[in-house]
Amino acid sequence: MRFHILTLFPDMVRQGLMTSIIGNAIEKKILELDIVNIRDYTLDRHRKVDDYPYGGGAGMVMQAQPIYDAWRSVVARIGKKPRCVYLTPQGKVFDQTAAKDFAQEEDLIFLCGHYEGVDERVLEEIVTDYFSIGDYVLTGGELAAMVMTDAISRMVPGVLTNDLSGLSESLEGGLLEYPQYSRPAEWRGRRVPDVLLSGDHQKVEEWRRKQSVLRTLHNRPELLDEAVLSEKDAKVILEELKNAKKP
Ligand code: 6GU
Repeated sequence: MRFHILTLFPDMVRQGLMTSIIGNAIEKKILELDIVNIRDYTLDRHRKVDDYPYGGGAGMVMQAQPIYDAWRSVVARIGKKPRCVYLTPQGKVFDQTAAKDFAQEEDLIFLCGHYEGVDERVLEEIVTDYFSIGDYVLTGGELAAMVMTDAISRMVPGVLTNDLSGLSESLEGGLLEYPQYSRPAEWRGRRVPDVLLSGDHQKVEEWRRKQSVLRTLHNRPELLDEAVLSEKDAKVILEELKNAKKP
């Protein structure tokens, strides 16, 4: 899969993504990172890419022309018009379902805005998807593009070395992840739960499932509306709610 990231801060994006698992997948050519500096496409003598907003108001607006020409250079080079995501707090909130959906694409373009915004006309011309990564405001789209690239990449086959780990993690099946432990079996007086040392795989799976259900109930109860739950899971929830009611 190829990510084409249009940005005024190419170093920030490269530094953020060329590390760890995503960096490894890029080195192995499972992923390709194509970072395009929008400023390279300005026609302004002073390399300016922004100007004052028509109608007045605070801040500057990124102009249409450099963004459009940066986008066109990608389209011309790859010979197709892939989905183009504009990162904005006004977009749809990105989630695991969207990550899996985007992971099916061969190419994906991200447009990172900065300053107070981007000239609406270029958005209408090139953007196919508007996405936010949550209800808070960032200074630019770069961190959001990096978050989405990371989450999408780990759903691309071959990126995670353990190919099953993309499935069993948090939010698959709509539940939060169970707690994990490693050696030693006791640390600062805290013991690893006995069941995990028992060697009884069935018991371990049951315990983990229960922990996932209880964590979701306590930390993110709204996720239970959409989660796929067994009768046994429902019993665990009812039991917990009964116990919580007791004084
Ligand atoms: Cl995608 N962009 C900005 N600027 N702020 C955000 C965001 C995106 N998602 C959450 N906050």
